[in-house]
Amino acid sequence: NHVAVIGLGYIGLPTAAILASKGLRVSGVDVNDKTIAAVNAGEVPFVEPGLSVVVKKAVADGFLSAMSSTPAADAYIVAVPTPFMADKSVDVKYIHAAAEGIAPQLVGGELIILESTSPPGTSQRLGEFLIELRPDLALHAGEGKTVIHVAHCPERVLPGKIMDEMVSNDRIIGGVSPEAAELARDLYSVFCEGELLITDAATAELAKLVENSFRDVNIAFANELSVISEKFGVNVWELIELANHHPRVNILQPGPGVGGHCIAVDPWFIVAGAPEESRLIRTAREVNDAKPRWVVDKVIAEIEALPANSEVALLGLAFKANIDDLRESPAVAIALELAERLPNRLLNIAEPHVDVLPNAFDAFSNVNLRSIDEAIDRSGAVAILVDHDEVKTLDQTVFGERAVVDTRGIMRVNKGSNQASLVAS
Ligand code: SAJ
Repeated sequence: NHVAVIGLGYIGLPTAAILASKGLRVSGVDVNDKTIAAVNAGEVPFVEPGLSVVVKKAVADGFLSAMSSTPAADAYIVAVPTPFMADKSVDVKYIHAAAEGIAPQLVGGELIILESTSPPGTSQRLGEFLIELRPDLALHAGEGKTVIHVAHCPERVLPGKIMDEMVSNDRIIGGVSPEAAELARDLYSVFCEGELLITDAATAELAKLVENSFRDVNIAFANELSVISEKFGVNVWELIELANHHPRVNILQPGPGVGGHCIAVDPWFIVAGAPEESRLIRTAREVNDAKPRWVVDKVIAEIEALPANSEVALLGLAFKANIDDLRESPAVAIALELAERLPNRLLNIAEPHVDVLPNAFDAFSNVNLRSIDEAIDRSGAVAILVDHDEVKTLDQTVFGERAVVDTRGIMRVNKGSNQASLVAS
């Protein structure tokens, strides 16, 4: 029972580690030498609570090792990125590269699971691509050839809670053939305590996209409310809290925009495949994508009311609280746009989870990475972009008389005051 996990990122590494912790022999495959070296040293190259102890033990016990080329295995789990291209359709180049690694190893009977989020039809095409590379094999019985089994099993874990959710979440398992789904169910039952729900591959693929689109649409509603509330001089956080007392209303939280590599990406795969029909999903994306610009304009309005030498503090760069992941982060977009639009102001960026600013900031001489206290201390205006625990637990008297643009609703303010011009009390 040897499993090869292709791609040791935010999903592949936890999956590999949990399988190994259950006593399966797991080979982790990655193109990044640093990742391979880190894993083989029992280390985790990113922040995810609870992951490093499992990796350390799995490597020390000899069940998990990392390598650069794909070994022969009984099952392959493909967990590589599926970014979108300029036209918002999926880029399958990493899936193809994974398939090229797997194909020469196949002898027939293996299970190949695609975990990467993908538009409907992608797992079928992965299977067809493998068969193109290995015409001696087939995806279905009855062709007089040895069969391989391809399934789609989308991951649904929440970054920050991956180690819990990987075990406890229900999982959708979609087979390119019914046998593939059965085999995949057997593999996931090794560690998954949630329900294992069997369907076909295209339904599983669309289900994953729909889950993230559901969240995107609901966050867009909250973000739209924050803009509407400002027009009416209403505090959106109080508004939502009150509305949510209705037994059938459950509005999510507005923020500086929607980030991460899933919710800000996956809905586009639906829109790309059904552009005429996906009007609501597309609009939600546009509403959420427009939010960072709205925040930038608000910060600029605040700072323009202050003396010319006043500096600006930006608290948080990650795409959400308590993680170090800056991918598609609205906070990064806001910081970069402010750096560009306020060339004569110093921007003091505090992000407790990173040691250096991303390369995109190299172009600007008016940005500095500082501690939270120092950033606030130096600045006349503060924008709260991420609700990290370090920010939430601040003694809010530190804000003094500073103008605060609170995009996460963490300021304790008098009821009824307008979030647009929050001034710490
Ligand atoms: N956000 C808000 N308001 C909210 C909730 C979230 O502005 O009320 C923002 C966050 O700050 C962040 C973005 O949305 O910028 C996304 O954060 P998230 O916590 O909603 O989701 P992700 O991207 O970390 O993980 C999502 C999850 N999907 C769903 O909850 C439907 C997770 O279960 C998926 O596995 C993951 O996408 C994925 O990999 O697809």
